[in-house]
Amino acid sequence: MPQSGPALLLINPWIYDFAAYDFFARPLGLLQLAGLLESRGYTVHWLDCLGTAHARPGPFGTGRYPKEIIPAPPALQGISRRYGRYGISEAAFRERLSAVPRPAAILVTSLMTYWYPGVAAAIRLAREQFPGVPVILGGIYATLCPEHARRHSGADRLMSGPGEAAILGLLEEITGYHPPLPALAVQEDPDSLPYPALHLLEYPSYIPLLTSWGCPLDCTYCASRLLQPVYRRRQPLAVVEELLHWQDHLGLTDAAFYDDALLLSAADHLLVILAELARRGRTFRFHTPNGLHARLITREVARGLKRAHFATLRLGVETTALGRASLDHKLNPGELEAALNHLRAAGFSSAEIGVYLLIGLPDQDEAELITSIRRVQQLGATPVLALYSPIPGTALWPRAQACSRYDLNADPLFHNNSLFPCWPEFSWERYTRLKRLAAR
Ligand code: B12
Ligand code: SF4
Repeated sequence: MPQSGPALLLINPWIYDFAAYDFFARPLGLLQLAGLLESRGYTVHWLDCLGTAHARPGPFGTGRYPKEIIPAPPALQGISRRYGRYGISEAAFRERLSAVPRPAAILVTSLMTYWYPGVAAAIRLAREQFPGVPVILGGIYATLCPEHARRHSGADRLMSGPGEAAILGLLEEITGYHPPLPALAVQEDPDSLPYPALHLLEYPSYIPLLTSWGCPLDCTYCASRLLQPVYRRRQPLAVVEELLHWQDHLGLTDAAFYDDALLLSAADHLLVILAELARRGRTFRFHTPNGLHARLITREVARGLKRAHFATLRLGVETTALGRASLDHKLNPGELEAALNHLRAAGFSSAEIGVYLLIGLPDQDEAELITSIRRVQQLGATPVLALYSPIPGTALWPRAQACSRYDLNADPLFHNNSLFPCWPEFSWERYTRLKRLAAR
């Protein structure tokens, strides 16, 4: 559809943190909205604070973001690590802003709850440039910490949860523009959504991809249900078309799945996608930075992954000593062993199979963790320590609050996994020891 409707500015804010790396991280939610809004005729201006060349490129299109050291916010003073703003410089942000004509509305996304200072900074600067233009904030922080976001982000309107249907209604209200297309039917047919607008990315180096939304499980530390209450998935052939579209238009080979539950009913979903790509003679290199359910890795799945060139494999074990099943609803004893056997038999090397072990959980026993690290190594895989970030609204939140040395309710900055907020006896020496053990 020709873009003759009102102009909108879409902003992906900076990351403010102690550490951040582009490990297949693209603002897929905002890209999704951009694709939808373009399809409805809006003129979309894209301002991505992370849209810059990597300071140090890594494999498969990943890499280090440029970082500018800045003073840590008062709540984080005294942490002996260097806080910083990741992404483009503030001057580059202002310059990009000044090239945008005055929009009818500004849409800002948000990701990790503890990255909100980047959200607030981007909104402040956008307001300076465009006084009086309504600013709408959505995304993960806005959904998980709505009250905080209302008070501290500087946005005029806050939208929680999936944004597709809601944003069309709100923009009609703000702009008075009525796109000449029927209402969205995403709940009934997820494939009625246009593709995310990856063509707007300045440095596209891989395809971020969703084949399903949500997860039918409900692990106590996870926010999946709060963010996507209904599990839905796309038609496999529609996913194939999207992959081919981006390969043809952007020349990309690497693709990263963002699904929470990619392997559910793999025989009539993922394996169909992979088989169809093979039938059409099209080659990709796939990555699963968000973790796969080990329980669902059968012999057929493992072979399918290998044939289709899965290069970055992460399994979400995320529990402590393999077998303590109280937090994690997705793994029974023996299932990790079976999954790793299948992967090894399919030809994956130890280095290629990363197993996320969630560390820093409330009441986690360090000895248990050491046992888990060793066990994963014995099983021929690589333990990857994933630091726990407490999330409001999850079943584990009350316990997280009770055992944290920070007032988690007072400020989402304390959700930062780099602080080990729920590990009372945390020390860098202990963490370094565990990291060394995992790297052995
Ligand atoms: C993919 C993913 C990743 C990817 C990349 C994420 C990225 N783009 O940067 C990777 C694997 C790198 C990653 C890493 C981590 N992640 Co992560 N990740 C996710 C996941 C599974 C999906 C996010 C996503 O892209 N969804 C798809 C898009 C389409 O949805 P969306 O962004 O929510 O957008 C929709 C709405 O929010 C809304 N919307 C969005 N923007 C806007 C704007 C406006 C104006 C409006 C109206 C609406 C709107 O509409 C969109 C379309 O419906 C979420 C869980 C989940 N199910 O959401 C966890 C999640 C965000 N991650 C989480 C965590 C803990 C982490 C890690 C810390 C894990 C670890 N221990 O290492 C790291 C930290 C990353 C870092 N420091 O760099 C937590 C959040 C914690 C927190 N406190 O905020 C989550 C919620 C998972 C959980 N544990 O429950 N993650
Ligand atoms: S299986 Fe993964 S996505 Fe699903 S609830 Fe558990 S941690 Fe969240």
